[in-house]
Amino acid sequence: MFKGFQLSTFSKLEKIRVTRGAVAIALLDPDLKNDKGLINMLQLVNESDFDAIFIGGSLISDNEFESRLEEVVKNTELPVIIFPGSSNQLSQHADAVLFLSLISGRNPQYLIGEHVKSAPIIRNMKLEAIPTAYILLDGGVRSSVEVMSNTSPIPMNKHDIIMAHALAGEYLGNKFVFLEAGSGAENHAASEVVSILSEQLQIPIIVGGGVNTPKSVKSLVKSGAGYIVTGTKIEQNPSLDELLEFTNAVHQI
Ligand code: 1GP
Repeated sequence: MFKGFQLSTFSKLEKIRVTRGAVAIALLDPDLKNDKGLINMLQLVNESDFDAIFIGGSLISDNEFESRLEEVVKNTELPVIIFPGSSNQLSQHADAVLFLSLISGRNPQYLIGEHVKSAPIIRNMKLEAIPTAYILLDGGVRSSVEVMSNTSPIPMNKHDIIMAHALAGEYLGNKFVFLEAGSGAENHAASEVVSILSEQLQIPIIVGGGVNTPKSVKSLVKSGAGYIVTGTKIEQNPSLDELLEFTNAVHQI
């Protein structure tokens, strides 16, 4: 599947996690609304010590997903991983795709439907698929994921239910558990939840949604988060110093 003896993108990410303590991921939403700012955001990401880029969105309002992704790939050295809102968001120019199962929900479209539609295309594109258990948590505001997927988030205080989902995700063979509070969430996944899960899980935890301060990052990484995803912060035109402070907090080794 992979050319020569190249490491898979998953292995590269895991190597970074082990050597740097945690992995800093910049999320770029290649939607029409970001069309003009995308390359500027990317330059900022390139200079801010991020380790990888996730690219994708809940809704892409035009048919330029692939051309924007190609533009991103051309202008960065970082691994580019698709974080798809649907099976339409695929490109052979990416390094990998998160093969997401929205296991907090009970909507068959996001448990198997989109997977069946995209699997032959992923195969044709020779794209690396990284199976990921995607768990939507209640971040205090109604998220785009909730609206678009027609699923309900799990309340943040239902630790036993979150744990049961995460373990099911691991036993189903996923390589990551992704704790999502939704883009722009008021409350990111609680450090307490990350801590309880990381004690029981063998697979690494990705945390995203509403993570925008170095203080939050430090507490999440200390609790066992292996990957921190941030998107909205990058869209808010932050200074280089601000972003560097953020990625420094991720890299605790
Ligand atoms: C959303 O996890 C991501 O899917 C990022 O969220 O935009 O709040 O950083 P933010």
